[in-house]
Amino acid sequence: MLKLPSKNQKIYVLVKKSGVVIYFTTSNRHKYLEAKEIFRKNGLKLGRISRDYTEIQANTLEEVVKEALWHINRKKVFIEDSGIFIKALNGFPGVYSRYVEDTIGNRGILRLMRDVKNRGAVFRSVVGYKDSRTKLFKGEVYGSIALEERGIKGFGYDPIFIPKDYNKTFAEDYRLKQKISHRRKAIEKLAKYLSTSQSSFSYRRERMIAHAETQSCTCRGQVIYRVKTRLREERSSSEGVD
Ligand code: ITT
Repeated sequence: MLKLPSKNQKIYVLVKKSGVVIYFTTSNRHKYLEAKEIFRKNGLKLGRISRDYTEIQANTLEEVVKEALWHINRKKVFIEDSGIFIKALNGFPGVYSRYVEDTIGNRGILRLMRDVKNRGAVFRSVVGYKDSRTKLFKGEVYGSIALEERGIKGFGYDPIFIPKDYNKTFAEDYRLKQKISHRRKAIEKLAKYLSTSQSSFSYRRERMIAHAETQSCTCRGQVIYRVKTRLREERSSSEGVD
């Protein structure tokens, strides 16, 4: 005979199945798809809010991200700001990478780099995550600027960026980009942070349900009420900025 689960067992299953969705605010579809793949590999769900966020003029990606997070009024959301910093151009275009791509583009960069021997460059990424607290995660990949555009995959500066120790551009070897990119490193750190904070959260939730059960509260409403109250208390006591 089929045995029906008890009320408390049902609550337990319900809580375990509820996977939290984190949202990525970005106007760039490519960035979203890269992040989604990394989230999927880490067993996390990613949604997208497809719009631009407020970007101030600042000297570092960190400043841009911190300020932008202030203007975001929701939780469990992240933004990512990235740029390419070219050594011979004293870090240009850096925080202005989007503007430079929209104006002079890769060809303009290659013109600026004509006859330049030192072609070193670094791609940087800063992810800003907002929940009850905010956190930043960084990633970078060193390499050099190619002599001409090569490859058709990827986006933005991918056709002119050759990662260190390789000879193909990111646009020629997109698989390699997915493994070693600046964004991959930063988002992987976020994914690890989310996995550990979510699993310890689920663990506490399970322990609390077990605890509520031993407190002889057999009614479903009481169990949920007790768990919610305890979690709310825990959350508010752990708020702060890293
Ligand atoms: P957001 O809405 O998320 O800000 P965006 O396209 O403006 O999208 P960024 O400001 O982070 O993204 O990027 C600045 C510029 O650098 C932009 O022109 C991108 O195309 C380029 N870029 C960023 N990441 C890149 C990558 O992985 N490969 C090639 N170009 C990249």
